[in-house]
Amino acid sequence: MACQQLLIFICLTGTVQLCCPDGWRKGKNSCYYIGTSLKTWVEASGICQAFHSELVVINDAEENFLLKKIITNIKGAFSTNFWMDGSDQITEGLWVWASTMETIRYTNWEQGEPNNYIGIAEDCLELYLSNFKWNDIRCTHANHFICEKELTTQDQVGELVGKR
Ligand SMILES: [Ca+2]
Ligand SMILES: [Ca+2]
Ligand SMILES: [Ca+2]
Repeated sequence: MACQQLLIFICLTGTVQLCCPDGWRKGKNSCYYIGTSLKTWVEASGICQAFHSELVVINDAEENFLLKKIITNIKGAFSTNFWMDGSDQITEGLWVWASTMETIRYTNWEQGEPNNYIGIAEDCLELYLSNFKWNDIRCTHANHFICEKELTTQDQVGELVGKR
């Protein structure tokens, strides 16, 4: 449903239902932007912030599965893995979501990961394109990325609703 149609819907029913910006995919409580370009973790994080969002925080198995579904549906657009918001740059082995500094609770590590691969500090969190498991890898690696913003903070629709 386009935003303008949605506004009419809101007016008729009084139900507030939010939508995602163009080019973003709607999840349960979030909008996701799947970045096809290849960026370091810091670059990717900066791009998400420019879009008033953060690198994705995968909160549970349901969200991990949803992203698998979204990405699998955009076939052929990707050659490698995706950055998430997780990092253990501050304290080795203590994984946090960088945007909130909250300890990562739900995890979906690939077998044997995180391994902070010997000789190279692996301090940033990636989502495998092949099986949607998680891996720690060096932050300067070039990856695709996923930005997430909450539906409830969607400014555009908030303004439209406010004008009524
Ligand atoms: Ca999330
Ligand atoms: Ca590490
Ligand atoms: Ca690793």
